[in-house]
Amino acid sequence: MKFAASCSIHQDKRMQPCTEWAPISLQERTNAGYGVKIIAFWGNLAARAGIIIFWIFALSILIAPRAVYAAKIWQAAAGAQSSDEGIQALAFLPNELWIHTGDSITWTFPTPEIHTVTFLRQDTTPEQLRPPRPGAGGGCSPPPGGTTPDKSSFDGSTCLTSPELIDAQTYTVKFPTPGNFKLVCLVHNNMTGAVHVLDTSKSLPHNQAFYDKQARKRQAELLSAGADLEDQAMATEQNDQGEDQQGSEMKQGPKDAVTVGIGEIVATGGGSDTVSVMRFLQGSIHVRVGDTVEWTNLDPVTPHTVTFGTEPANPVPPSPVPPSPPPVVTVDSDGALHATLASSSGSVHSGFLQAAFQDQTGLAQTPLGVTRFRVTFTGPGTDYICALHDDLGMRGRVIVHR
Ligand SMILES: [Cu+2]
Repeated sequence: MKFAASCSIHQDKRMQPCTEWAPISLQERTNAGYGVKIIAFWGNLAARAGIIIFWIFALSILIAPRAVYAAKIWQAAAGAQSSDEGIQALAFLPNELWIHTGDSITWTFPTPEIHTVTFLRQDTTPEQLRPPRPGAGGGCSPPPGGTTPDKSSFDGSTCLTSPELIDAQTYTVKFPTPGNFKLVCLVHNNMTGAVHVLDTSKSLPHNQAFYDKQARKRQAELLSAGADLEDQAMATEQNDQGEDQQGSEMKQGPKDAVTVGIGEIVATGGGSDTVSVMRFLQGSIHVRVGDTVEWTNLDPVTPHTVTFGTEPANPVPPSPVPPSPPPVVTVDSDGALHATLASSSGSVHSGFLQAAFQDQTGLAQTPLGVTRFRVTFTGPGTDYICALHDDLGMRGRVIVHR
């Protein structure tokens, strides 16, 4: 016994409520005619085809390769320099990147000037104190400090820092969680950047080619700015000497002046870059016996020294090796340091010549920095160095004429 599928074909042609199914005999089915059979046949076929199509569709979804996100390794640089190493771009190039969760960034350190890639703990109250650089016993906690292995992950909850790296060494950091993170160099206060880690569902604004181009452009701009500063410092020294020789109002000032480096800080959307000229300008100076030469640091942030004779052991910013003790180095009434050099074999060390750090509201005022050093030459002249940057060629010479 089967059941008629439709109310309208019931035996006595009376319309039955379609909610009821009435049993029909074989005879009745025969009487129903071929039309009913054809409808049933095509109905079954359509239903079967529908089921088959459904399964094909379902299987295609299950079998199709899923669009798994492939984590990317982005490339950036920490620092750049002129061909003679005298102009140093203290900058992350680029200093702002947008990446996806799970991506990594590899920084290359192309210069002999040291840098670190450091992410302090982020968004804590209060914010993590900035530690000394790893080479000065600082770096990340726990005490006594330390560095984080290459290819570690950073999610903002713990401090991460590379060692001080140079000469094409690399350091890679992986970013497993979304967030906006501040990047700093523990050696250079005004070398900062930002890494924006976005969920993989978000699209990224730039590709690697864009960052490469931006880094090259920024490097060129910073090194060009450094060259302009170098010219400016040389021109200033020459003008000052010209005025002195003409007996101008600057008679009280030093006749012989040398700039101990010059630099500037440049802000960007992601942080700040610094360019520092690691040179004595002018490199060689001729004076007469009894003359006093004055050195001035015109860099807003980078410390330098003027060091004759024996170099002090391991000068470590920001804990400077002090100047040679009195009576070798004394303090003039205007706060500048002063030494007298009678012999070419004498040792005189200025200590760190450095501008005062920028004041911040709510923090103690920083004292006036010592930026000037004077030496009176009573004997023959000699060569000298910046104890911090002599390896970059920051060396000078004083030639004393009788
Ligand atoms: Cu220096």
